[in-house]
Amino acid sequence: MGKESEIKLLGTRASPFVNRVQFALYLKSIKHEYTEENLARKSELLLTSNPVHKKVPVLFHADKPPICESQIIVEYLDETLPDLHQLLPSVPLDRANCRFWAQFIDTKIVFFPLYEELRRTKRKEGQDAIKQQMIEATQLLEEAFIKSSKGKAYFGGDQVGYLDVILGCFIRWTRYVDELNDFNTFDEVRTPELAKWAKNLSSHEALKSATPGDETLGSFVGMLNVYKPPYQ
Ligand SMILES: N[C@@H](CCC(=O)N[C@@H](CS)C(=O)NCC(=O)O)C(=O)O
Repeated sequence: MGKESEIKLLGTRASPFVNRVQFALYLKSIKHEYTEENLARKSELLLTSNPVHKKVPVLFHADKPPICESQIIVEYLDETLPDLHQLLPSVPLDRANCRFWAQFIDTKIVFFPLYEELRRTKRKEGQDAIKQQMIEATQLLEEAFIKSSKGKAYFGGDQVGYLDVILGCFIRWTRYVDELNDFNTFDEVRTPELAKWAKNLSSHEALKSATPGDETLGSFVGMLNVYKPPYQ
């Protein structure tokens, strides 16, 4: 791995799941070729390389079969190149703990689906219920952060680790969605440690390179509105 032609990423710049993989690639300084996918008109490459979910990101490593699902891709990169900025801890129990919270972030708290719901829910009561779910979820994450970071800046301790990558890809999105919804996901009062974490991590060069600006996010949300209009 390492040669630009060996690693290819199929993605959509505004997707936090794609940004997650890019964050890991930048942290590990893995050169790669990037192809932008148009989700409104999915390419043959996407449909054949991810026939189950038909979603980005998809990673291609040399002539091996494609790898789908962002968490699986990040773990694959970490297992293939553990010496370049190892993300998962080496102790099996700590690895299991990381995977537990990663699953929580993507399936239980489901930051992205929650935002998606918030975007599509027009009624105030519905929006308040979703915000309450976010508050409870971030409070649980605050406790997980305190245990995992042991007083250091990141979930991974002194160095950006697996959970920093898994959650960090949403920071840009949270700011954007927070502004639209008069909310504060990583609130300094409710979750002071996570708020500090988000502030620290946002200035990390690898994350800055991996995440798009407001304009890209705005046009992505605009596209979603065309294909999945908000509920009334
Ligand atoms: N669980 C997937 C989620 C990926 C995902 O939702 N990708 C979105 C872009 S943010 C997508 O490709 N959507 C296309 C569709 O839903 O048809 C992962 O972690 O990779």
